[in-house]
Amino acid sequence: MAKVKELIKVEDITTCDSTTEMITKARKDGVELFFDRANEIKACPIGVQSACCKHCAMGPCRMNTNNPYDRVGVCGATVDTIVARNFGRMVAAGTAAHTDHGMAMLELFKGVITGKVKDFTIKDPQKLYEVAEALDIETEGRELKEVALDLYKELELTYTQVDGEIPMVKRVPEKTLESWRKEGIVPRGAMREIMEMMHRSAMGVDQDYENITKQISRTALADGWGGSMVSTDISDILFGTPAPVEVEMDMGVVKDDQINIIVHGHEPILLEAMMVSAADPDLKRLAVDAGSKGINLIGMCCSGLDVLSRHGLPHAGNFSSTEAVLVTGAIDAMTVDVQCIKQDLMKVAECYDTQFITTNYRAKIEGATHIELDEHDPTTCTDEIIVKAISRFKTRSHSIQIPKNVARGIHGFSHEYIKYMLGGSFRSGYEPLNENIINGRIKGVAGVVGCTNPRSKQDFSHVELVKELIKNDILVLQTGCSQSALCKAGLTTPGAASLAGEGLAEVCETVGIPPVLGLGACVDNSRILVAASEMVRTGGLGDSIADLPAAGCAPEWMSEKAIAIGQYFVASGVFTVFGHTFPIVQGTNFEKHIFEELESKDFGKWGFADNPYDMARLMIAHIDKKREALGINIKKERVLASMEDRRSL
Ligand code: XCC
Repeated sequence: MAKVKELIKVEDITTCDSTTEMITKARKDGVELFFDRANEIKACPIGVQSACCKHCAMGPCRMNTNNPYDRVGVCGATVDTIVARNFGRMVAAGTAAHTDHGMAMLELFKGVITGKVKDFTIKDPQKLYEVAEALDIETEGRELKEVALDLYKELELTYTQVDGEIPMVKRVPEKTLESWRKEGIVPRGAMREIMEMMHRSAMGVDQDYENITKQISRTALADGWGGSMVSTDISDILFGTPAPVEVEMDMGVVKDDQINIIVHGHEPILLEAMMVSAADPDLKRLAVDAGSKGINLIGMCCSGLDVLSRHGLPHAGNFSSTEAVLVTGAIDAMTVDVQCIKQDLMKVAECYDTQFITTNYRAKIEGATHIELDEHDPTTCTDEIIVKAISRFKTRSHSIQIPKNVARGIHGFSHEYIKYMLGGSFRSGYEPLNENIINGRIKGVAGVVGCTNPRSKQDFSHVELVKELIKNDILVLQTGCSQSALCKAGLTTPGAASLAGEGLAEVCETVGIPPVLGLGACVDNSRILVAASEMVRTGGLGDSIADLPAAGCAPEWMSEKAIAIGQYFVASGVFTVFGHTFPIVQGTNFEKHIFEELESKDFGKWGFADNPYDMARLMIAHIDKKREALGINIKKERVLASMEDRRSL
């Protein structure tokens, strides 16, 4: 492989011990990883600030980032128009990714309820009824299949609805919805919103950054309250709603005497079908006959988090560890579907003779073996993957080095489970959470989510930020690759309550939960939106999501999907901080608009900090500001039963 010119110190790249060990091995093996290229290829100074317009052939036009208003593009587009358009296109791409994923899940649901897909069934009928009822679909006395067909038709509107409001807005608190209506940003179907976003950001169309921002929000809302939410709900209906489960995380889950298969990507169907195949007695026998102790299925990134949350399947690590795990030499097959799959995984796999298999027609990789997964018959594909992995096991020729680290954590929290665990079976609800926020034991709630990025020391900001937050009595909800970081750091165990502030620790110890709750993959950020709506409906914390003492953060983000997620949180009313970099020219009107002005319209706003301590400081200050506005900024002790009060009754 190409020689890396100047190697960056491993301790500057990652805080993950296993990834550190594997980077060191890769260097000895002469294998280049993306960390090395991130060091070698400096980020483009114009692109990093999104200051280039390349939407037509009169350009590309480059803005002066030091003096943003000293020039305009050839057509006259200002820096605000250019940066807003670019931002809008990132949101459109991120929204497209989540909604296309959601649509695939919906197609699968249709196949199951019409009997065309035989490998899966409806695992959680109660969730099906709950979602149907939330969308005003009659359930009383009706057959499950009848309700399911109506639900399918209703949910399809999330994508195809040309006019009006998508069904899921019925879950939005009234005041938040009112603000959207006032601004004209209630989403229609995602196809319509993405199409309009792309149109409006083309040359010579929308050239008013405030107007562009409206469509940016509308598109993002079609993701959070649309495509992502449908994806989560359908996955729960088909594969089961998560409930807390003890999981193993880190590269120590790879076993040298087993057939190791890594599943990486985003659509749960691949890993769910792999689980069916791995349990097949014939394939199990074949694996043992090959001299192995069995088939070891392991998830990574969001596919892994989905199945970890539902079934407790072991997880080897996040986005920045997907090449590193191949360096162990012990991976017999890595199979992928869509999103966050680095093209060079193929090359690294080749260096260790690992079978590298793509399965989705939308995402092929040059040189990879493609075994297409047909959702009507998924196990034909997954059986073949296992057979290939077994054949690679039989011919293993590379030296194997598996890091010994395995962390344990409790993951698999859903908004339904949070409701149940706080109130119990017969009085489940968000009252205990709201009450503990009002009495000050819990200062507020934070969502810490998203990717890792080779330009930011792996896991460092996720872990440091969360430590600061829980120390300040802020309950943390998590999705995406952030969870792997926190699990490896031991923060997703109930014992981590000892690192929390006194109030939060007391609540965690009483309920028996960790101060950091893992809610699943990135599309499951929709669980955070539903939880926030429930908190508003429960009462005592204001009338809209914007009133809640809550904030969000993606400290090491890298994907356009993260920008779409950030924007739907902002439009829903949440102060959202991003770390490491932000695609904007500083000192522009557009920056002021999305970092300050949106808040006055009952939305949230964006924030930025380049280190975890400043991120925490911004989030805590915002939560304090909201507590003050609610009049709950003074810690009150709850008097359960004073004798004096009783006597006066
Ligand atoms: Fe990708 Fe979802 Fe980011 Fe991880 S968190 S790097 S988007 S896998 Ni979703």
